[in-house]
Amino acid sequence: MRLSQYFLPTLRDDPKEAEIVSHRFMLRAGMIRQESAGIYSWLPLGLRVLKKIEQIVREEQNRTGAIEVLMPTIQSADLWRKSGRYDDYGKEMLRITDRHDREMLYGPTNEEMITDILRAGTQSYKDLPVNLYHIQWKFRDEVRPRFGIMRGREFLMKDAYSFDLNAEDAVHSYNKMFVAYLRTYARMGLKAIPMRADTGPIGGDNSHEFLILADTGESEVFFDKDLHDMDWSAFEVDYDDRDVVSGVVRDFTSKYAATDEMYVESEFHDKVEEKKRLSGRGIEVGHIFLFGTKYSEPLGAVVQDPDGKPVPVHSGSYGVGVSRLVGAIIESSHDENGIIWPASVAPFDVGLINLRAGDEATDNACQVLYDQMGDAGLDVLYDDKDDRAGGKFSRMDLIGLPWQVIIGPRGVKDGKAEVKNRATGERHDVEMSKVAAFLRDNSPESSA
Ligand code: P5A
Repeated sequence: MRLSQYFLPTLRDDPKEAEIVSHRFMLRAGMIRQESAGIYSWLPLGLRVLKKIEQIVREEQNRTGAIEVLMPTIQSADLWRKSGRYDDYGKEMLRITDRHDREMLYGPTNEEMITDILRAGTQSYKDLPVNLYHIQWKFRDEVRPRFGIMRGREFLMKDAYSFDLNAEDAVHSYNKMFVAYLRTYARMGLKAIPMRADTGPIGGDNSHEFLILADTGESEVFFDKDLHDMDWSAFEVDYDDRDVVSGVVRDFTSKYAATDEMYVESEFHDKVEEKKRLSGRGIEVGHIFLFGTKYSEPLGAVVQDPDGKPVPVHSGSYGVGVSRLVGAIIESSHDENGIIWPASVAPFDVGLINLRAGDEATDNACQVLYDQMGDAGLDVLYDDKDDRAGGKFSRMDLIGLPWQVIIGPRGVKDGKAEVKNRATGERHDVEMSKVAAFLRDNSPESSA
C-alpha cells in the first residue's frame, strides 16, 4: 500500500479528550473516529488490526471444534421475556420499536437467541456436544463509556455458546474454551491472567475473567506471583483429551487470582505467602461462564437422552472483547513515540520510508524493494509522500509497524537500506537485495 494513496489521517498533537495512552495513540494514528459517545468508526489502519485480532480468535475457536455462525445485531424482545432477562437487563439494553410497534432490541449478548437456534435444530443427545460462536457487534448503553473503544457502547465481541448433555460434559466444554483463551491471548503477545469472577447478568456459578495487567485497567486484581511467572506461551494441546485439558485449567486456577469483586483478604493471605502477594489493575479481555440449564429450561432446549427421556441441555457462554483487545494490546505495548505492534496483529509488517520522494534513483530503489518484499509475502506500507524526513520517522514510529526500511540517496549509492526494529530500536545496514530475506529470517514465528 502506498501512503500517497491510502487514508491515514494522523494527528501530530494529543487529542485532549483522550485520558489513556491507547485512546490517544488510536486517535493520533488515525485508527478510529468517534461518532457519538462510545460509538466509533474504524478507519483503514484500525480495521486492519481489528481483523487480525478477529482472525486469531476465530482460528483458536475453530481449533477446539467450535463452529462459526452469524446472528443478527437486532433481536426480538420475545425470547428475552421467556428467559426473564428483558426486564432484568435494565437501562443497559437499547430498546427499539419497529413500524408495527413490535419490541426489538440491539443485542447486548446472545444466550437467548442461540439457545433457541439450538432448540430448533437438535433432537437427540447424539447431536451433542456442539459449540456455536459468532463475532458480532453488541450494544450496551453503558452509563460511563470511556477510554475510547475500551469501554464502548457499541463494541465487537466473540461470543461462543456450548451445549452438552450433562454437567460433566459441560465442564469439558468450559475447560476447552479456557485453554483456547490462553492460546488466543498468547498469540497476540499478551499475558491474560484468568481470575475467578462474578457472573453478573449472565448468571451461573463457575466463571473466569481474563485480565491483562495495566495501570489503566478498570478492575483491581490480586494474584500470586507464581501464577504471573508461569509459562504463558501458546502450547499445543489435544482438545479431546479431557485429562490434559482439565490439567491445564487446574495449573492456571490452583494459584490465587481474583478481581476486586471476588477478592477475600483472609483467603489471599492464607493461600499466598506475603512476598508473593501481588496486586494491581487489569483490563478484562475475556469472560467465560458455565450456567447449566439457566437458559435451556425456560426456552425449552431439550434433547432425548440415551433412555429416550427429554432433558434440558447444559450450557456455558464465552466472550472475548475483540475491539477492546485493540486498546489492551496498545496499553501493554507502546513507548513515548507510539504503538509497538506485536507482529501477529500489526496492520502492516513493514513501513518503507522513502527519504527523497521525487528523486528518480531513490524512487526506483524503493519500488524494487516494495515489490520484493511483497513477493516475499510481507505486507508493506510504503511512505512515498513528499514530506520532511522528521515527520515521516515520527509517523512511522507512531503507527508502530514492527519493521521500518529506510531508503535515502546515500544508501541508494551504496546499495544499502537501513532496517529498524520498532520494538528494540536496533538498526541494521542491509544490502538492498537482501532486505526481504533479512526480514523473513528475523521475524518472530507466528505461533499459528
Ligand atoms: C459471554 C459471551 C458476556 O456477555 N455472553 C456472551 C457473555 N460476557 S461479558 O463479560 O459481559 O462480555 C464479554 C467481553 O466483552 C468485552 N466487553 C466490552 N468491550 C468493550 N466495551 C464494552 N462496553 C464491553 N463490555 C464487555 C469484555 O472484554 C468482556 O470480557
